[in-house]
Amino acid sequence: MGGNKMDRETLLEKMEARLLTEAKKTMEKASEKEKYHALSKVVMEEIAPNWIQSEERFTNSKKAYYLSSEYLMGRALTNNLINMQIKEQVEEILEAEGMEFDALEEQEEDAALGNGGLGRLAACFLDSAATKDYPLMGYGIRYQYGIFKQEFNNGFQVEKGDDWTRDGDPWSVKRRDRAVTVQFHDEEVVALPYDMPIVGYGKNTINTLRLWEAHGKKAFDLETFNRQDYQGALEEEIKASAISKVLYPDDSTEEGKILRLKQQYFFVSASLQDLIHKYKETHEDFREFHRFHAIQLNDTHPAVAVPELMRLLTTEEELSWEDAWEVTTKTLAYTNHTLMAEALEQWPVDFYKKLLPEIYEIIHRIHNQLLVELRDRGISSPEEFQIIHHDSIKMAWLSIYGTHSTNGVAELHTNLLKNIELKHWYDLYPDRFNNKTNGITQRRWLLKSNPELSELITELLGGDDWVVNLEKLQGLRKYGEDEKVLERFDDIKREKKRELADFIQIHEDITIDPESIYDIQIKRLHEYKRQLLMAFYILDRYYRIKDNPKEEMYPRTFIFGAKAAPGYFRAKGIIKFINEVKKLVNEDPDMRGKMKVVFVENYRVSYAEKLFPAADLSEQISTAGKEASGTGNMKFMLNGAPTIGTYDGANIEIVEEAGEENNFIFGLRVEDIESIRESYDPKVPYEKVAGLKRVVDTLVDGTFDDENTGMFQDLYDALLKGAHWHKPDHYFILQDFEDYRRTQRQVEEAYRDRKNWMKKAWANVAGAGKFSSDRTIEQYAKEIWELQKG
Ligand code: KOT
Repeated sequence: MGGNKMDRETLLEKMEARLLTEAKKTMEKASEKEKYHALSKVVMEEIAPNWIQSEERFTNSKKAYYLSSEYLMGRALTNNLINMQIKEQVEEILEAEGMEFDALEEQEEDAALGNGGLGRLAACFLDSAATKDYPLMGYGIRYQYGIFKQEFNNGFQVEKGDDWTRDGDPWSVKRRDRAVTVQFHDEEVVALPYDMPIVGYGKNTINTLRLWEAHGKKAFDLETFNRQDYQGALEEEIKASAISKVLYPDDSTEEGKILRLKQQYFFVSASLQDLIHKYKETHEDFREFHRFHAIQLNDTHPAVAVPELMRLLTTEEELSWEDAWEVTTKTLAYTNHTLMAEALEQWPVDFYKKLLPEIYEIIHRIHNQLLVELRDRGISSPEEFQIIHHDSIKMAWLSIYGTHSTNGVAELHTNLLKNIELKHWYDLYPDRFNNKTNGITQRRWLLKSNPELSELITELLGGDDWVVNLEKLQGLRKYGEDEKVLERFDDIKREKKRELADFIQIHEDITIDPESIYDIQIKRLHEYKRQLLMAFYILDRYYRIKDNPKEEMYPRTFIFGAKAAPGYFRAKGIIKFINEVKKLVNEDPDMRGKMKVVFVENYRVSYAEKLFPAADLSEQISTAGKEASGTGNMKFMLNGAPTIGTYDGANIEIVEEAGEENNFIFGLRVEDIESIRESYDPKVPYEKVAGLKRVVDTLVDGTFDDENTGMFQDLYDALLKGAHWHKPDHYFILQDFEDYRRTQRQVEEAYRDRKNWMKKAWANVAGAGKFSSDRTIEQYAKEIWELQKG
């Protein structure tokens, strides 16, 4: 083997050897899972030498580091083979031996160490940085349990543990030599790193994702020299290892759990110590630290990096406070991913005082320093500048003050940050604020998940440059009226729809019609994303057909995929409600040939790869101003699904690129919401919009059974009475219902003219160039990190 070649003999011999030593089996007798593991280990052997070389190439360069509590990586095997450009060869070799590559691929557990958009963005960024030859290293936590596995029991979500490394993890290298200790007030914990290679497309640059696992100190030492106190070591190990035991399955609210705070400090301190140790090997002067390091904070979860870096620089490296502050702010940068007030992290001062008293003192000093700075500049210091306020620490404000850059993730989101949510801060530090519209990697979300469309694009563009330069898709625009091309595009869409139908048949036990419109909403379950709006629409359609069995309906398959945070009662109620609607619709013979509802179980990255390519319609229907960006919207677009959506997040930019006439925009805009908010009364649409009352009332009139959980009554109350601190229908579902229904009509009419529909779909593919995470990463690298390419 060598270069980008994988020869037959070597591959098979190496696999055989792996199977013998690790499974005590011959190729003949080995299971598919065992073969998957053997193959992956062989691929790792292929990666390893390039990995080291790549690292050496960047030895003296400035490098960037991504600090994130989440990485939603998904599967690695096929992605690595594709990026190494040996997938076809390997597939051929294995198939000649009677193995089915796809079956081996399906053996891999998703590495699902994240909740949703924020974690998946981190994964796309790593892929893009490696591909674009930027030295970007990811730091995070090696959770033993990733995001829970979702099952439905009688329509209710049930969570099961995700022991993703149970059968081993061929993609990680344990680095015992680089373990560090993390000091809490009354506990010392060992952080043990595992490195995963991030192979750039073309294998030129291979970066690293370093994930920390927590261990007790005694247990760690026992193995080597201290052979006493097994009992004590065991207890300590249990306590320490709890830190990296499980990902918090919460995508929206801060639970305020002390263990979560421990997780944050654990990985942030370990990562910064790691950088400092490495720096010391070749440098002495820590006043130069920022010239070699750019550290991006993925939301505020790693915001404790501000005081921790101050601590390390002032106490361990003896910089003055002033020098340390300059280095810290010049090194760090912060990305905000949400405007949802309840997701803005705040920590009770007491937690910090108890767990991290030294860090608390530093935060307090930072807080005071800002007040002095404001006083000196003659600026009053309103509440918004009190980093410590009412006994809690505002992590977003600490992050803005302690870094040189704060960015939002779509134009609208950044503008709302600047002009509303963080207006005071923007007025104080206008130069710090900037936008970095999110993106996705076309390697996973087109090349891997839709090889058929990839091939067509490559043929039409006369090359596969688009794989590393998505703007090339512009070149597809000229085929927008080309019937032959559109027919081939249509054939591919149909093929992907058949494949999804087969998968859904097997995994959900539902038969769907590949000729129907696949109308898909896949994302975390949250009230603001308004899965309930789509459910009401389906139910309204159902009743109309019942009222008038002759009513025409172009056959449609409504597909949902979503996990709800286990403690988010109302989101779980929405899941149960959709599953009830699904049962009603799917079991009614009158709906045959008209509609079906699917709620895929355990929606995850590997399932998403099958859904996006098969979609006809992308549902992006969040309340305007609530979705920071969205990234699923971009994956649909790239695979040729027009959007039905609101003017929210990156939808606005998507429509700008693909053309408003090729998408279906509806509903209130941010300005509309602001102007009606105070006077809005959902009873008005509830009473006045034909059919709306009927569907809303199914929540409480006995149509559906929530088994006395009170879930449906709670949903009803949230819509019409308000609950907690929210006014009734806080997310304007009832207000937007009519326009959504009207727009869905337009979708149906447009789809009847399938040729014309494919033109719209094509315009979306051709316009998707902007939404590559390669572009996003270039912007971070140039505008925030000031990196050179390798
Ligand atoms: C969760 C908890 C606290 C703070 C932020 C979050 C968060 C935000 N988690 N995911 N997001 C999403 O991030 C994506 C990537 O930027 C966005 O596309 C999406 O709109 C956010 O909801």
